[in-house]
Amino acid sequence: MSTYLAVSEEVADALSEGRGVVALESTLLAHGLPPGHNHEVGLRLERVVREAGAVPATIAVLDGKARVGLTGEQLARVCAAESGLVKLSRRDLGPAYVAKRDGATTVAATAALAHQAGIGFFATGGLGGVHLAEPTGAASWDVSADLDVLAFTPVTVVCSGVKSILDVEATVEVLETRSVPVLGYRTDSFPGFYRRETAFSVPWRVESPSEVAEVVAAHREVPGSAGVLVVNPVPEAYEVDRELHDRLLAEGMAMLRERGIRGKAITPALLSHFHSGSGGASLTANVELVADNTRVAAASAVALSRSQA
Ligand code: PSU
Ligand code: MN
Repeated sequence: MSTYLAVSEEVADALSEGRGVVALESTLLAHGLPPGHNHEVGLRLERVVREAGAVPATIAVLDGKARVGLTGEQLARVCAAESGLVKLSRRDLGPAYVAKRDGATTVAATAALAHQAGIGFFATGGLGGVHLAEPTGAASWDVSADLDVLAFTPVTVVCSGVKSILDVEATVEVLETRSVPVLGYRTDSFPGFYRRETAFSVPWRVESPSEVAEVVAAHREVPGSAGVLVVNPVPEAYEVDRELHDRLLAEGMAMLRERGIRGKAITPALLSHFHSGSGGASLTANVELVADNTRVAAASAVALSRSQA
């Protein structure tokens, strides 16, 4: 294996025994949630995985090495406000290793590292996607690497669709072009992160973790190396009110233009705008949807490992 990859003993043992393992990402902790909340969320997600009978593997880059399965001390470091971790996409990993940097991994980087370590399931909040074009109508070239990595990395990602701050239609189209199967988890609509539904539908629907496992096993026999995307809507009780959501979105887009925020700073800036403008409602929604996705990913990983035992 790579000299830059350090897999924890617990995760390595679980993988060699064929037990369920679920990768968790660190960008959502370090850049998507406010410090003060993120550590308890990171701990909770790991608990959710364990309660389902699987082993959690939170992934981050620390001291220039990709860590798959963090110690308690490492997780605290990822979540500390003062640690100032950089946001690492897959393309940033090589330079970060050489510079011995500490960094949080996005969906793209986490999925790639999970696959390198031999992990098949990964839970997150929202997948990155195609950003909305500026009001000039010009096409936006800000397309998250998450989509590209999913097209070439055979990992199953459970998320709540894409954030409504994105061009959902374009994102759904790119997933189709890139041959990524999309499974609606007990839904016919492609979810919009804070909202349970968007105007776009999913091509396939599944009802249970064992059905996810069955489709993943079948997909592995299909030529190509695409991952699988499972989309699970935010639990009903935590969905953000439509009017509040639409107002925050409009304000957030205006804020980006005014402040000239671009590139990888966009997603964290918009999330933080939602968190501060919603009086905590969007934060609760974000935490609860990630926890539910983690539960579904863990149950699916366990179902697949049992079916192969
Ligand atoms: N889900 C969340 N919060 C987040 C993210 C996902 O609930 O902060 C992160 C993921 O790491 C994802 C990233 O890869 O947002 C997308 O960033 P970008 O749009 O710059 O590709
Ligand atoms: Mn981007």
